Amino acid sequence: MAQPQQRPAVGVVRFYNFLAEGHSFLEDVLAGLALPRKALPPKYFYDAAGCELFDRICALPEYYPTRTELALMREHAGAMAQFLGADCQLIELGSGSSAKTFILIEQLQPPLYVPIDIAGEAIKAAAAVLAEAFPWLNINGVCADYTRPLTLPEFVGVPIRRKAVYFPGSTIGNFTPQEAIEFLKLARRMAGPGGALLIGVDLKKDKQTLDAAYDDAAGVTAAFNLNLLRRINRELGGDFQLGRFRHKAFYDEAKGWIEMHLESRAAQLVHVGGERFRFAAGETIHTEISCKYSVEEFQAVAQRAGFTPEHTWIDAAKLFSVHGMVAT
Ligand code: AVI
Repeated sequence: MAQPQQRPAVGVVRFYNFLAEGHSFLEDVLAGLALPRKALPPKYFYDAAGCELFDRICALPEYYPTRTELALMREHAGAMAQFLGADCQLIELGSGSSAKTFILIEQLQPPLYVPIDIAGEAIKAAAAVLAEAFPWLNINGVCADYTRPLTLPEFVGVPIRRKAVYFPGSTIGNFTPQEAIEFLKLARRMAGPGGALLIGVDLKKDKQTLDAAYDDAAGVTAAFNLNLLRRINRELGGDFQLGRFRHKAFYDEAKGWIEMHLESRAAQLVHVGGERFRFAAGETIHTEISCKYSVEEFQAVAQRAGFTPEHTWIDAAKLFSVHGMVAT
């Protein structure tokens, strides 16, 4: 466990909303559906129903990443906290509601925790749980799109020796390797020189395991994917008929990533935001990629963003990795 300075008996919880009103959902959907190869950004999966479906995905027998990363945290959180060091401001990209964050905070005892997520309600719910479990913890919850440059709110009066960015869940895989480099440059700016990055990254493995993880027998991932169309109908006045699209997901070994699509079952017209979109039978909307890396491949990506690899924790079956890195 990191050796913290004396903590206040009761921490302060603050919440900041940096998300522009109505942000760019409509714009992004119209632009994505107008592309010659239709595509939608995966960050829009996560409305309330999408978050619930994602929680169900994490518990599926086929979806090994969550339970494997959690086991790595249970086994190595002490070593991870040693690596991050005492009096570390912990900045988490994602809602922070997970058991992984809980384990890390328990070990690290950071004076200040800054969860950043596009889902403001998820931030508030996570902050409430953590504030109750760790009454001494100061929390600056930030509702924002962390894929864009961001200036974080200060927290005066708390001694901070280092900033550490925590990005669990292999969400980095939802960027292409080139986008991941650009994104990690933002994370490096957040951490500052000498700051740390603790990041969960899914490893390359056989196609059969990967295909099953993204196309489960119970159809939960299919429901998660199709929920994006339901969200567009509800929030943007779209008229997608969900029964006329099917979930499609497969591992492309050459590219090293999972591709997830929504395939049109027939020729059809769909309306969103006053615009008309034509689908041919079999045409798809590309909704997500999920890159899988070897340890060396990910280290090379992170190095190009200005991080030096220091530690890697991997499970015995070599399914998942957690990397500890330092910003140059
Ligand atoms: C959030 N992200 C890391 C998940 C993944 O594995 O790429 C999202 C997901 N999509 C389908 N299943 C899970």
